[in-house]
Amino acid sequence: MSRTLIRGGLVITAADEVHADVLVEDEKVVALAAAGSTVAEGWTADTVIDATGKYVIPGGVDAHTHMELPFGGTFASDSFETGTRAAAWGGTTTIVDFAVQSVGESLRAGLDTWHAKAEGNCAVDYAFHMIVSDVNEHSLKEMDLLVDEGVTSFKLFMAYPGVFYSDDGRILRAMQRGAANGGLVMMHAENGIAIDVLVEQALAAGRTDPRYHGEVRRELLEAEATHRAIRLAEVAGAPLYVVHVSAEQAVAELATARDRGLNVFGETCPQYLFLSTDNLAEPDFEGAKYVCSTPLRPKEHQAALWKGLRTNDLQVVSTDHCPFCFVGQKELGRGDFSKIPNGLPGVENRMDLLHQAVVDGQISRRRWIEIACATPARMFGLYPRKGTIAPGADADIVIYDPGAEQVVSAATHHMNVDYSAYEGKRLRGKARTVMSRGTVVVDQDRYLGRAGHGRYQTRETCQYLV
Ligand code: DUC
Ligand code: ZN
Ligand code: ZN
Repeated sequence: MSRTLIRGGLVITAADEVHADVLVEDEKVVALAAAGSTVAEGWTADTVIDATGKYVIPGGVDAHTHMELPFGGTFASDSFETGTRAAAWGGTTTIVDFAVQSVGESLRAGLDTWHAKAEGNCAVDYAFHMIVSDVNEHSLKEMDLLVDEGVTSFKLFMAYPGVFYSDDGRILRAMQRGAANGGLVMMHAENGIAIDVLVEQALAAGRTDPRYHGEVRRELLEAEATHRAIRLAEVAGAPLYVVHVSAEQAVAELATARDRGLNVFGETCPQYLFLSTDNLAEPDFEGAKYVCSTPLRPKEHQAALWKGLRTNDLQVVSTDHCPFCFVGQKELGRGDFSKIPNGLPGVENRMDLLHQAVVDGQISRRRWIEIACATPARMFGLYPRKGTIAPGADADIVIYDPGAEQVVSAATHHMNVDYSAYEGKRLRGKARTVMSRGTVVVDQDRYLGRAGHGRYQTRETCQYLV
């Protein structure tokens, strides 16, 4: 048995901030002792980590990543190995990635493919949601089996006709199944049928630059789809989690639904909180770096997103990490914005960007941990194993230096992508020591982890349903 004592830090969870020592035995947290109490006096340990002046926080839980996602004729550039290593560097110790069912394939086949990609390759722990692209009698039955084996959430798309898209009838059927088996439907809420008309018209009019990606994927079409998804979930009697919310009007739809007492939840991502259509409009095709869906919005939307995070109309910040290199991948869309692979890198930056929001006064320290660690763990059935520091929890712990200064750059990041969406941004705060199930994987700018340390996590159903 190995024992590690983390001494002298400020332990921050979603519920508390307390100066305390934390005792870890093998892979688990076994005890906390408040500073000044006599409890810790008798504790012995093989390793003592001095966390004086630092925060001691749960490892981040990023509930939305796409390692190696096939998209637009190419693949997201982070493998499970490079992406989870970058996650570790940034203080994220659990990812929930999206296994993909292709049209004509079973859920099982898609899930098996994703297990094969991840197994033996991950630096930190991982779990899967399932993208359902082909709702039919067989895949509906398979949803029950997946819930039983710990894949308890299913993403459906109202966008991307011909690829991931499901029509309202299919969505309703999947939601009904979720209502019966406890699975949580996650929705990409954009009206893809209408968007495709606007894409065609824009290209025909010669509007081919990346910024038109943002213009055709109209705010109203996100709000409309969000509204429709909520109504369909209400009809099905199912809970709903709307992913990557970017438009103020979509937040309003979620707030209205929640005020009505519905089990409706919303996620946003750092790119919508910190970036805007100004980035999409950058010259010389640089805007392609910021093409993702839902798209970046005008700056004015950011205030509504921050407010939603404070009022709990939005509950989770995930990354939607889906990196494509500028050279050779984003470039596929030169002369036609619709051919730019959709997605941004960010798995390494999320904890730090959100800490900067603490520094800037947008959210409190506990809310930082809540939206980045505890709530995603509860939402997707991983709590209290993940998302908190408490006896019995996995020892996924970050010693975080709130005073450290860093400048984000592709030259120093660890994601396998040739640009940073936050290049040159100054941030206050940095993960100094990162522990995954009791093993130190990052320490003071040294990577000590290994591919294969990360373990697959089965999940319970959503822990928020009322
Ligand atoms: N949005 C993205 O930006 N990339 C991948 C899939 C998605 O929905
Ligand atoms: Zn999506
Ligand atoms: Zn996504």
